[in-house]
Order: sequence, then C-alpha cells, then structure tokens
Amino acid sequence: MSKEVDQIRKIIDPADHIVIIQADNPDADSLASSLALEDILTDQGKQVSLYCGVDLPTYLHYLPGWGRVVSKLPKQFDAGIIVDTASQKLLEQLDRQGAKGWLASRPVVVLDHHSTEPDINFAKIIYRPPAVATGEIIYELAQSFGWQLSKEAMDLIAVAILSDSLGLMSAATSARSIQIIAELVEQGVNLPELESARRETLRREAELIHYKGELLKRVEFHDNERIATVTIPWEEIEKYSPLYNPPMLVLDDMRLAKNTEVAICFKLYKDGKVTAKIRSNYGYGVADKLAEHFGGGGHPLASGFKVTDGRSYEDIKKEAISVASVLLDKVEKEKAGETI
Ligand SMILES: [Mn+2]
Repeated sequence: MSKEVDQIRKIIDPADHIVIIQADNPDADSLASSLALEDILTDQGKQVSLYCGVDLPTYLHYLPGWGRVVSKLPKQFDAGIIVDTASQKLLEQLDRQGAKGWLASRPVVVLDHHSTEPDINFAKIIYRPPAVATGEIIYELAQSFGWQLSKEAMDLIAVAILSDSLGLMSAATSARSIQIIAELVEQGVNLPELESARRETLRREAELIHYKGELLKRVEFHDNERIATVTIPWEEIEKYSPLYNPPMLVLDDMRLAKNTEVAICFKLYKDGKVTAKIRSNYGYGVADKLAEHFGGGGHPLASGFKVTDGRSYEDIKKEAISVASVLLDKVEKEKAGETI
C-alpha cells in the first residue's frame, strides 16, 4: 500500500461522520463517485453527508440517491472527502457560504484525476493517481482497503467510469479502466441496463429540439474553420438551463465540421460574468491549455473557464480565438515534425 493510500485510510477509519464534497460543476462521475462512497462507508457503520454547492443538473437525476445531496455543509462532521476536483476555484460556493474554513479545520482528502495543478492547500492529502474517472480511484482504493462493494456501489462505479471515459473511448482510458469494467461485469453489473437508464436522460423536452436548431444556426467558424464558437445570452440561460445546459446541446456537433478542431461555447451572465466550455478533437488536445490561459482548467479534450473581472465578452472571445489558433498551430507543427 502506498504511503498516500495509507494516509487516506488513517483519515477515513476513525471518522464517524464523513462529508463528501462535489465541486460547483457536478457531473455523472462526481455524483456517482459520491454515492458509491456513501454506500461503502455507510455499510461500515459511518454517517455520511453529501454536499454540492450548486443544484444538481436534472440530467443526473436518474442516479438513485441524488436527492440526498444537500447544498449546505453540515455543522458537525469528522472528516471530508472532496471528489473529482483539486481546484479551489470550483469550490466557490463553499467559500461564499463561509463554510470553507470550517471544512479546512477537519482532515480533508481530495480524490481527483484531472491534470490541472491542485491548489486545495488545506487538504491533508491530495490523491491524484492516473485514472480516467474518480470512480476508478474509488474502485482501486476499495481493492487496497478490502472494502466490500455492494451491487449498488458497483453500478455507481461503472457509471462513473463509463461516463468520464465516454464509454471507454476517451484518451485517458487505460487498459486498467477497461479491466475494472470487466471485473464489475463479472460481479453482476449489467451494462445494457445502466445504458438504458442513461439513455432515458438523453430524451429532451420538445422545445429543446428547436432550440438546438437555433444554436446550430448561430455557430460561427473562425481561422479557416478550425475554431467554432457559439454564444448563449443570459435570457436563454434563464429560459433553457432548468431543462438542460445549453452548450451541451451543440458542443459535440460543432466539432464535427470537417475542418474544426476546437469548439467553444460562451455563456453571458447578467452580472457580466462570462463562462466558456471548450471541447477539442482527439489529436488536438488543447482545451486544458486554452482554459488555463483564462485561469480555468480541465482535460486536454474537455475544459472550461470563467472570467469575472469585468472584461468585455467581445475581448474575451477575440482572445480565446487567438490563443486557440496559436495552440492549434503548435499542434500542427508538431504533427508535421512527426512525419519527417
Ligand atoms: Mn471526473
């Protein structure tokens, strides 16, 4: 057992009440990982609270137990586990509620698999082994600790891995990720059943089908179509976000254009905040670097950033396009070099 894993055990074992914390951008991996940990730790007789500073998006409501996630940190607990992020920027809600200091006064473990440099300095342990999903880390920890996994926990871990690995097809998917899924199937996880539950969530309200068409019409192409952008104004965020996160309706389609390698979707908030979701194609993994330029982060193929310093959207967009161009040039130069 590595030293870090041993330290994690030393924090979890004596704690009677553990809070599991998701970032302000919850997804299927962070929620399924939280629920799996909850299942495992309650089986050991511990009390477990689930926290996320923002409401869980409705597309995650197919995961049983999502309703137990609360947006206020409990007053009493012995230890915290932050899942799926190692970045303070994604824990802003905690700060806003004045609860960060409270959390920091307890032993905190971070379990994350993102490449962005961690900066949660109050955590006792930041554990970031190579993994395609936080669910994969939890599975490996369960193996090291000899934790029993119930059918529910195994289902949740499979959901976490399959979601973040895009069905075991993403660049970060390792042989081990695939092996873990095989082990889970061996122990009774039914993939077609999980997939049909997930696909149910792909069905949308009829008005979203029209809205998707509108968004696709508004996509702009830049720099010889290498970069595609679309912008969602506040009125549309307000109207459609309760139904679905608008960028997710079109980001994948945007980078299907023949020459497009990077898709950026900007959202403009009422208070002047601008956020961007970025996706790049395989072989052009510049999304993390582009986001980091603006203080954000993520993976080479999927990332995001947020600007709140009052800069105008037009300036941010121009800068994002030019930074993306430079990054793509670099990739293309490297590719050209490879063939010589
Ligand atoms: Mn994840």
